[in-house]
Amino acid sequence: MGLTLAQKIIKAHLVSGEMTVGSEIALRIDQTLTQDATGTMAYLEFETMGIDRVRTERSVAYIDHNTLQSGFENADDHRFIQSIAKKYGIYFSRPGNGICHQVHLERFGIPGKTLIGSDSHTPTGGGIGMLAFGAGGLDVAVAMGGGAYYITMPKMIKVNLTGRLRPFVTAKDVSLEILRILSVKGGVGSIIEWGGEGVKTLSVPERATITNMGTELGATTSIFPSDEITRAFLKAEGREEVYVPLASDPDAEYDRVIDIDLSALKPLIACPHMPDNVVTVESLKGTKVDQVCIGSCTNSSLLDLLKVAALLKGKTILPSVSLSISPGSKQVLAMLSECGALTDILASGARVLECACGPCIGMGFSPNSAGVSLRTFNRNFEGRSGTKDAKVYLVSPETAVAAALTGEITDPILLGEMPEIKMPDAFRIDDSAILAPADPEEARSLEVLRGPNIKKFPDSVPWTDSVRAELVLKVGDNITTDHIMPAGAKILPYRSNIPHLSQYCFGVCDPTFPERAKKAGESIVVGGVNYGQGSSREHAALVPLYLGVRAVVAKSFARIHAANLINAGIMPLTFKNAEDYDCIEEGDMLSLSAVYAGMDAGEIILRDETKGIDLPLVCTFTERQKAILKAGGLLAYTKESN
Ligand code: MIC
Ligand code: SF4
Repeated sequence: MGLTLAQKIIKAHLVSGEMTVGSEIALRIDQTLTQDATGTMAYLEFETMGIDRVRTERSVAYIDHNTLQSGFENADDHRFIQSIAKKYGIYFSRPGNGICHQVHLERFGIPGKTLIGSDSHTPTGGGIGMLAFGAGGLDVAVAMGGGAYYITMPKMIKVNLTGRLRPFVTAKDVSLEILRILSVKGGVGSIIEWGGEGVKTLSVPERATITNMGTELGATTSIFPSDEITRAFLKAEGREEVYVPLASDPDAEYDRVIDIDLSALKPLIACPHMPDNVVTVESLKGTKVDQVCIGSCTNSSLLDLLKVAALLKGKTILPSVSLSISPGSKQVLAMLSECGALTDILASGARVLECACGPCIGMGFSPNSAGVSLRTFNRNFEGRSGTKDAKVYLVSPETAVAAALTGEITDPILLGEMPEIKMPDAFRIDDSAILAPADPEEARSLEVLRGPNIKKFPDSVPWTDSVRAELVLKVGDNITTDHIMPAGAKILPYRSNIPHLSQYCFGVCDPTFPERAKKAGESIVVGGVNYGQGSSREHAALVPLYLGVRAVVAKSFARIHAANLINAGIMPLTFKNAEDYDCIEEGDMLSLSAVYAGMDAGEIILRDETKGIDLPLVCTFTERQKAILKAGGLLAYTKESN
């Protein structure tokens, strides 16, 4: 039997484990990336490992999230990352150079290589045939130190594309269509491979839009083959030499095949507050729009913004709408400027923002009260925009422009003729904002610059054989890490300050949680299905650890968050019978006993002392994960094993 493309790359990087679905495998990691919001913590963790230089083929530190500097915090953290990058052999992409995933695709990605990044949208690299995973900062730190990355061997889902997209129907609509089919948990435990004749009609930026949003499916990663279109992209980036053709074997077997006819798709829109809440744009026609935002790692490529500029050319946006455009990278912005497209954008009345994440993570441009915001981003979770009662919809750049010009949700097909946009044969290469690290000799004498915003980690709490803890919070299905540890302009600058962050933990669900958790001393959180979906931020585990959370009991977990919980020493446990979720309540006193034997048996009994009932919980930890939990987290475990 032949192999799928992902299986081939896994095989070539397998350090240990069997490639059978569901078993733990360890992979050699060729490249890593960090961004600043997760990077400060990742580098602090890397430092504690005592390694003098990264052991990857390429590691890059990007500054793209925390670019608002309304106090010393972000500026200090940037200096910290810049100095540590220089010392330890990491390339440093300066603030303003662009969003990590866009810049990595342009300047560093290589087909067939493995990449992990401390950001959940790292699978964007799958657009050029990389096997790229989002991971917690600690996993990235370990990989920088030459350690393997552990995942559960995923199932393989193939999406078979036929036909060709019609004008005004885009790669974003393909992403929304697959979310409509599979939902935000439909990709959990799977790699999505995109194939079929239709693949040849999609450019690299379009492929990257699709692999980027595979994250919203909960997929382990997503990948496209590497073909002549990939070669042309890499050539235009002046990097043709890294091209290798890659495809799955013709007789590769998949666990599931989904067919999508590109020619039959319509413009789609995800409604508040989940990316899988998808309907046709047409069906919402006439809905008044207050704000439109174009950008983010999903839709800020040159191709996207040339289309936006062409559609805006000679027109002005309505006074009732505010439009922001954030180019994905300096390369994109410079090329828009050179060809005059930037002038068309500015003349339309749009506000051009920095090449950064910006409004996507609530760093500015929050909507007005109860405002309707159409965004080309990948997430529309409640409160993420910075305005709690805003209604955020996810759309393609074309649908975004149609709304900015008409003031309401409008099918972009009504905009008339789609101007023809050609990808350039050569991109404008200017790597002056990417700083190379010092050579090993010079590096030794370099100092790492630290500001007062950097506080120490929460203390690790090794797992003993029994725990007695209060059920302090019970939440529902699809709780995101934005619920657990919100981001946004007010909080994001404190990503290296766990005590400060802790005041906001679960703020979207229950602002009294931090106080109650502290009062309880040790506590347990209960969740529904797909607990912890979304961002890779390990803060959604470190902050609960700081507040005394010992275990999370849920109906099911999202992959990266479950790994982050274990890395923090918090036990993720699953109800054996999902209906048991209904039997326990906030305020109940719970206990877990004979934990060690339970971990070995794969089942731990949860006693609800208040209700006097016993509920079986499933725990399928590997030997390594058990050892991590017993040690009190991955850092403590790594120290113990060195
Ligand atoms: C996001 O899109 O939610 C983020 C902000 O990029 C996160 C990382 C973080 O929380 O810093 C992600 O996707 O992992
Ligand atoms: Fe940045 Fe938004 Fe992409 Fe996250 S999803 S990396 S915040 S642009």
